[in-house]
Amino acid sequence: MLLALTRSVPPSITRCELTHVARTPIDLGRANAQHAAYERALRELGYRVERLPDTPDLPDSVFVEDTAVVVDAVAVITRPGAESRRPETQTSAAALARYRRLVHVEPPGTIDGGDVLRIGKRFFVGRSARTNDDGIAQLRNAVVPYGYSVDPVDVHGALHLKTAITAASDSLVIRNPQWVGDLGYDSIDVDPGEPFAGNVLLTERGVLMPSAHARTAERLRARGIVVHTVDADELAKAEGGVTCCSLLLQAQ
Ligand code: CIR
Repeated sequence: MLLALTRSVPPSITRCELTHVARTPIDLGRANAQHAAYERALRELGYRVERLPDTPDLPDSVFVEDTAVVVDAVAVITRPGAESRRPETQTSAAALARYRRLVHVEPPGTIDGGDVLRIGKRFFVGRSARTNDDGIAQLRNAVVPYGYSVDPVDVHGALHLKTAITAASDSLVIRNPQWVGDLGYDSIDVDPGEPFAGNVLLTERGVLMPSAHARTAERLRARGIVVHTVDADELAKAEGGVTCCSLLLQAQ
């Protein structure tokens, strides 16, 4: 079974962390409606959606991707770079313990799931304001025994590595070349007017991406990628993209 872990949008999201985006008012009703549509899209793409417990006082807790890195053999519970986000991992760990052996990132390591891009058996990890070399080393120790490699990547001007680049298939990436270099894969650049379009969610049935990035979606379709879209502009005001709002895993 394919499982997607998500979490509701907390009312406190109006106090979320922001790094490269100016604060603008977030319409909670609209954010909730778009998040519900995102969960519906995941169901249509074959996932059972399981919500983590509500954490109304943790402003960024809808962005569950940052709390764990999950592969078949193990779930690495992160230690997010922003201190305000560290309590979010408790409930993710409790849920993931039902499906995986857990490894916890310990101080002084920090790592956000948004910095962790997996393509097949290779991990690329953004060195960012949120993820440090010790965190990357701890991830490496956790996954190398299962045949994965881990390579650090420098990111400039974007919050996370996956703000700048994600996989559109096992062999093709979508990338904003202003924010990250070439990783050695066949690559499509985002449309220059859509700088955040490098964040797409790869599923078993194509990619899910924000409807606002229509020109980049066309570039992907032209390369044979099946593209599904959702409105995601309200949570984009909190610097979140489509990968951020779920943890996808194979579960029994
Ligand atoms: C933060 O700054 O942590 C949140 N406001 C946004 C996190 C987005 N998560 C992600 O890209 N994986």
